[in-house]
Amino acid sequence: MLSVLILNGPNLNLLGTRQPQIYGRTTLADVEAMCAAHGQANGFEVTCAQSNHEGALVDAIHAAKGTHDGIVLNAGAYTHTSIALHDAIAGTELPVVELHLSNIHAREAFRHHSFIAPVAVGMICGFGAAGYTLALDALLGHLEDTS
Ligand code: CA2
Repeated sequence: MLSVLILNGPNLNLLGTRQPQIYGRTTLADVEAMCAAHGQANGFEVTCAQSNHEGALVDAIHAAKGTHDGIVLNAGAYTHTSIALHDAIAGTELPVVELHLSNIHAREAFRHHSFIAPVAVGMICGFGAAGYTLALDALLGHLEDTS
């Protein structure tokens, strides 16, 4: 059975509690339950993790190699700053789908650049919490195409 890691970065533990006009009212627990249900319905395994710490996210990406077949990654603000996450993804060679709740290209200029994008299979942004299941489907499609 294929196995996917859903990895969320800094401040995403606050989801659903503040700034609902940008990030919606769905909590991180709701997102994780939705992803688990999507995996069950479609015959793949889902594991979820979240950290506010860059190094812990790097460790999670390393640990995913050999444990999971791919990653859906919302790196939060580290998307725009982290060469370490870029290098971790490049180093593991695991397929990563980059995910953002908001449309980062319709927001402040500092959110337009992503260090993840060049090492991701693709990016989904702007569809709120629904983006997580879109990203899972995209990753599963990619894994089927490349297996
Ligand atoms: O749109 C996204 O998913 C982001 O990755 C979210 C990050 C932001 O820095 C990126 O530019 C785009 C911020 C996550 C903060 O999440 C919060 C959720 C609720 C309340 C406060 C923060």
